[in-house]
Amino acid sequence: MPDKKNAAACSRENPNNAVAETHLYNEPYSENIVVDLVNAWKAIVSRTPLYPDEFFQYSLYMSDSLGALRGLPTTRHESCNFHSYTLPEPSKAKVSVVISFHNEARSMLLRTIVSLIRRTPEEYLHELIVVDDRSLDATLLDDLERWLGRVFATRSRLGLIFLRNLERRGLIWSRNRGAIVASGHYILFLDSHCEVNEGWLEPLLERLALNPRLAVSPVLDPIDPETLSYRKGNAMLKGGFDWSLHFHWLKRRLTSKERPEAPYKSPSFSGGVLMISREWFLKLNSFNPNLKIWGGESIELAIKLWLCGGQIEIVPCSRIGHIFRRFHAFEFPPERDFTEHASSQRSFAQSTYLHNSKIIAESWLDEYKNMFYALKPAAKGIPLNDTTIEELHQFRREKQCHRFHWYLWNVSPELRFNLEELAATGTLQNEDRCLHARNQKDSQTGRQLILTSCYSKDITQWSLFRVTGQLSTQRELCLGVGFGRILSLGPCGQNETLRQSQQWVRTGTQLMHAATHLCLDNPIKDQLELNSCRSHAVSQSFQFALEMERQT
Ligand code: UD2
Ligand code: MN
Repeated sequence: MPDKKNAAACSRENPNNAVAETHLYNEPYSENIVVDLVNAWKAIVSRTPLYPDEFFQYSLYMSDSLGALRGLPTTRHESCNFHSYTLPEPSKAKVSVVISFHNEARSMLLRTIVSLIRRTPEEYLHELIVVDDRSLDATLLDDLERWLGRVFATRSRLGLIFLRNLERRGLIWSRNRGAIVASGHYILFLDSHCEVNEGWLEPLLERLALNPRLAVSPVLDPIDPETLSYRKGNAMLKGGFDWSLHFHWLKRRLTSKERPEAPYKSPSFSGGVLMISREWFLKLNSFNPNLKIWGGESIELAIKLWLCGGQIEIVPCSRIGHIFRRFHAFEFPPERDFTEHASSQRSFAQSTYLHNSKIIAESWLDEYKNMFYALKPAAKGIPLNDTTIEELHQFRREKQCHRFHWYLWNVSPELRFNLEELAATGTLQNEDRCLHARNQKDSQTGRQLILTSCYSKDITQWSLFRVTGQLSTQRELCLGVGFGRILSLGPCGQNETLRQSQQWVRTGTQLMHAATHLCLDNPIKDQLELNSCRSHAVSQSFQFALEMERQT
């Protein structure tokens, strides 16, 4: 996503030194330290190598302009400021912060670190462990080491550990490496483009001190990648995932007594920014080390926690800003296994994600893994090491973890409802082609429907709902019949009229439109039509990847 407005982003001059300086004056530091900070900031940022605008997937120009620290709006509920937090003794609650980064802008990483050091009570912040996952900017870590050591020399209690991977190992491996060397009681995992807000630690620490098997997340406040403006994150959402093991936000329903700002249970983390007791994290075998590079590790940890005696809470009084980028800012390194087995249409990013999801499905989902394979058939072809899975099952037995079924009933009823609601799901195949809803913003919705190779990238996964008879894509677009008996794809209707136009009846392998009694048909190659139903017509036979037994 090249950012044309900020064409100056390639200039290595700090574009607005004046701004950088003013942002530091509010800090209760002696004048010498402020001067040191400003000078060091300028020096370190001016050594940023030249990269094209899209390299970071956020505006480098804006990041360089903002300085080492800026004031942030208070985004948490007012009452959080007045609550008196019951905190453990600092000597029993030392916090290690682990940040792994790959190709982060210097100014961004610095702001992450400075916000953390400045907004964390000194007596609790035990150490900062920064892992450079083989970034192209090879001198960044050394500069950082020199700079932090000098500017924060007065913080004698703060341990600073800098680790560099000799080869790119990915976020998951790097975070685990950080956790192994950490010596605090708690670990906070943080992305390298964050800004912690005032008072972020106390609400998390209070909860962790009550329950050593808990893991907590703050509410993440979104920072806009183009303007870097800091907005208020939504505290009415829980973290969850669907059957293809993709993360999803779930709406939180408050009971009559519940306050929105109180900590709440969540089936999964709201992301990878989380805090947990180091001992408990290591007992859980850390992030699954067989997961590669990026993706899935927080879902895996969430399932592992819940099934093996832990819990997850989101704590709205704790706020941390994070830049949510639309696209990956980094390449996924080629994997030999994937080159040999991957379809030519799949990128290494997709293969890595499929690989990681398959490990989760095979390790934790028990019989429900069939749901995953129905939605992600390409995962079947991804090779896995059998011992990897066997080790995990051994771990489950040793720790007497619950089966996945327990999670559906006790932690994520949303996932269970999703299963119970479905009559069939997955790709929808007619002969050797699959029905695909092509993403075409400017066309009429009806034209988005095509029949294409079932192995196409991102082929549509359909869900046929038992009660409503609606046939929906994962983006909640439903197949309906409009005026003139034209097939169309539109938002799934909540009202009765729309619902009727979107209702289908499964008869054998046919899909009959309930109101018109016409059937889905593919009479001319790859053209979806609605015609009179003819039993045994091959062109009207549509198979889902997974058909649940009908109970109605
Ligand atoms: C989310 C999580 C992230 C992690 C990821 C899935 C939040 C705020 N972020 O993605 O924590 O759980 O999902 O794995 O919820 N990095 C490396 N080596 C790599 C790739 C990335 O060190 O090979 C670093 C990267 O510089 C960043 C962190 O890992 O600091 C997370 O990567 P991201 O920001 O691209 O991931 P994000 O926020 O989309
Ligand atoms: Mn991130």
